[in-house]
Amino acid sequence: MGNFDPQRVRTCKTTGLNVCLDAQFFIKANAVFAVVFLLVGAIAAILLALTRWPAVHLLNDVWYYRILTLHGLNMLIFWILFMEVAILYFACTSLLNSRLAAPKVAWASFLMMLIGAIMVDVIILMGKGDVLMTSYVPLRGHPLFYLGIILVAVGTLTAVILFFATIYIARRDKTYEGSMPLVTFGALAAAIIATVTLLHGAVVMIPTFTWSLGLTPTPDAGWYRLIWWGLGHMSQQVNVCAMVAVWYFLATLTTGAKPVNETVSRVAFVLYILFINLASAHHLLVDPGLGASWKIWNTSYAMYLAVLASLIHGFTIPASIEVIQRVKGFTRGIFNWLTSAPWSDPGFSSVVLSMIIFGFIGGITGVTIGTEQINIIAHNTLRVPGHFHATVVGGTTLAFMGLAYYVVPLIFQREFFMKWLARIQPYIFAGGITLMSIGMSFAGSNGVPRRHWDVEFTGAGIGAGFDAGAHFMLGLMGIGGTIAFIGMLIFILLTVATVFFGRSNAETGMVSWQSADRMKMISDAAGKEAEFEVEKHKTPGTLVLVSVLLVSFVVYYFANWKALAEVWWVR
Ligand code: HEM
Ligand SMILES: [Cu+2]
Repeated sequence: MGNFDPQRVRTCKTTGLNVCLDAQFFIKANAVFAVVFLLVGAIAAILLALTRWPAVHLLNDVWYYRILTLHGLNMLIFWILFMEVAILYFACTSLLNSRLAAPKVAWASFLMMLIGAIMVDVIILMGKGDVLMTSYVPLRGHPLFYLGIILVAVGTLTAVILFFATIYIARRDKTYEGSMPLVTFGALAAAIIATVTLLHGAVVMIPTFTWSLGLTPTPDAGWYRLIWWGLGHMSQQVNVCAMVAVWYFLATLTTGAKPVNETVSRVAFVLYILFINLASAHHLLVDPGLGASWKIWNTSYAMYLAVLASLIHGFTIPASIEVIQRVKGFTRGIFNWLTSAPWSDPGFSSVVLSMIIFGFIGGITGVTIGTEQINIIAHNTLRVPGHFHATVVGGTTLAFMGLAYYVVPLIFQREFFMKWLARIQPYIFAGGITLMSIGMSFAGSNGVPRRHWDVEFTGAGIGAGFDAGAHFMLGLMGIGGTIAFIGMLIFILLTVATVFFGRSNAETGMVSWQSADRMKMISDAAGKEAEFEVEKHKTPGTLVLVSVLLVSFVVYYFANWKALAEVWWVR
């Protein structure tokens, strides 16, 4: 089977999967540039953290906003999109035993994305695009800024179409049996959402581009925000889908776990596709042009159906790990399965830390501040970046780092330098991001705004600024941000050094992150879940963990209603 050109395929010595060499080239190219943009974003990140920490206050006002624009775009858009394109190419080729449908199209996509991203960065650094990532009109950047973004978007859409085309030829040529693997299904959900997302992007960015050229009138600000968030919010769901697909993939690779119920997991991905666009409304909760019932309907009902999907994945993945660990014999007590998990495999630790940060910090704060009533006390405060650094950084970025610890040995066929450092890197990064998110969130609860250069109003005639509590939290943010930056730098240096100079493992296959004993346990346990299911297919540990999550959510949620009641005086 398979539909490969015999000259353009190799068989992976480690996983036994067939790897299309064209797909491999584009996975490498996209992953390398993803890491380059991650580096640009990381340098910007440390400058921002050291500016928002009032005790340091590093940059001046102009450069703060310039670097904020640079950081948002390089991190949220370029790093993540280049990585996602690499994931799509992998999911539609090796996992489906297929070749890439049209390598020339992959070139077109790659060049458009790369040229667009470089254009955007150059324009920002020239000081001609100080409009922040959201580029709300009537703020006006240089036309090449918008053109760069359009190129990145069209390039990404081209890659998404190539992904669909490859799935089509794989099905046509019957390269795989049965239904599509769950990881590819998750990538497919991400790709479907990405298509709708990028169409919103076209609708909003093209008139903004022609306006910047002086050809058309200024787009309406309310209209711009509504459509822009169809791009801005939905793209976050692309990230969530891709991250969850990576969770499933790495959970299987590092522990041998199999989804406890594939149908339920697939339905959860479909929920994302159906309901996520409505949830974009949570970015518009204080916009005057939209009605209260529209806001409440979208954010307090429809949004929860997308949240439900995350809750389902957040249950089934740890449950599947618990089941397979119990099959391996780690059955003592409630948590023996977890304590004896492969914590020194960076692919495993990244996924578990990513799930914890995404669920406990990102999920709980997101549902709370996305509630129409509570939003009024959270909007535009540092609570918002506190929330999304837990989702896209502690969640998605960390999961993608975990993936890199497998992509480099399997696709680049190089062995990591300094494996001991790679093993602790996820903990450093996760620890830093957790501190930073908590610092930002609670500084925001004290009223500290986001996107603000000088919250102390240095030199103001009348007293301004925040109390010691807020300063403590801003300090926590600065320290956490610095630790996260160090963790990120370790990741970047290790992967770049390995990709270019690492020892080749092409002849031998990948040296496992885990001991031979552990690998044997995984292979011995394979397929035994069913036997286990008959007697005791129970996951008490996972139940305890999700109960703690729900209790934490309830406490935080109601504390926020209480805080709202305090500012909202009703007699
Ligand atoms: C070392 C890691 C990181 C640190 C220390 C860091 C720090 C910061 C800081 C201090 C801000 C400014 C908040 C404000 O003043 O309003 C910020 C904004 C932001 N960050 Fe990060 N960040 C990191 C990684 C990331 C990553 C990996 C992503 C995306 C995947 C990301 C996405 C964003 C976005 C979208 C903004 C908002 C930009 C805007 O308001 O226009 N960050 N970050
Ligand atoms: Cu959103």
